[in-house]
Amino acid sequence: MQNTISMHPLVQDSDLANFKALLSSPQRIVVTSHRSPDGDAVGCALAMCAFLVAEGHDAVAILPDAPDEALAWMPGVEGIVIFKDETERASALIANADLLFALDYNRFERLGPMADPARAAAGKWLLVDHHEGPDNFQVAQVHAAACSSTAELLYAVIVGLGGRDAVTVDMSACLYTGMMTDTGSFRFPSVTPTTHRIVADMIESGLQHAPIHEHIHGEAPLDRLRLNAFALNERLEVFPQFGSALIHLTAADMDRFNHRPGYTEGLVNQALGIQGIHFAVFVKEGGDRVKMSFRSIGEFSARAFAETHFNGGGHHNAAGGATKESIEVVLAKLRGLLPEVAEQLSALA
Ligand SMILES: [Mn+2]
Repeated sequence: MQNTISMHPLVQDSDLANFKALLSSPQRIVVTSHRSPDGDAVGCALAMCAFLVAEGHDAVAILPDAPDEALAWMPGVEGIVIFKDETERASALIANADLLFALDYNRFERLGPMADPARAAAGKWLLVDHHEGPDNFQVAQVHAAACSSTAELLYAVIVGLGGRDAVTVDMSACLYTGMMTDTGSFRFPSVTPTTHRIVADMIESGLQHAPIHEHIHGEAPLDRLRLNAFALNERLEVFPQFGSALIHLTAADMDRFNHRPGYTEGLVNQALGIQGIHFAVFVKEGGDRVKMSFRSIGEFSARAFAETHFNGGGHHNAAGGATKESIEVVLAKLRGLLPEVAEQLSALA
């Protein structure tokens, strides 16, 4: 098979050599990704685990909590150990691993309650990630904040370690899901010719991309649609004078529509898609926390906003945060900050 990706421009030879050295003999390996795992997190965990097993390692994927239903079709998903459900088993696996992979995150806090066993692990950590500012727990890494997804980096890592033939069609499906979901179906500015070359390679090698889009976007439960319609109709506030929009859902709102994990995925982008809106926030009450998603278009940094005001983090145009404050307090604070956002938006325009 013709391989158009000889080397990813964001992946260093020396970093791959470090990975190769650590993986040169069979190891006990735990592959991890972040809490509330999205397509990139699950896709990377599954593809990496499948690759490591094929290479003769004893590898298992562990996630802090279960992926949402839109990802339940992914090849190998039933083999993932969920820390929340099997805490003892997962903790033992983490404690006894020779090597551990951190995929699509770079701070242990992103693991929630799984952070403690992760911090205490005796094995060596390897990191593949595209978030800013990695912590320093890893002995080897492939890190590029400019890359549109961890799955894109991981494709290059796997090809670098095992050659193009090491990427099976199932692994391609997992990695494509990560690339597609982290790029808004390949439309964000972070998408490059390399992103598309990798996809071309995958399709040339037998990947069926259309069913993946159908799984992710074409099989929504009716309750999900109704919850989103309710949110847009009843809970969307548009502030054209501030170039901003705000959506919130209370716990009661979500109960009313039998909310399940993933139901509000992408909702904030609907607000961002309104004409003249360059900054959108989605606020959701859940469990003991209020969670926020921040999205921006262009120079205005959603990450800086999340960091400054809510101790959150993420990417330049897509960030998040959580707080123990009440949803009323959070909404009042947000509404109060919008004039400041408007000033920054116009200064950057
Ligand atoms: Mn990602």
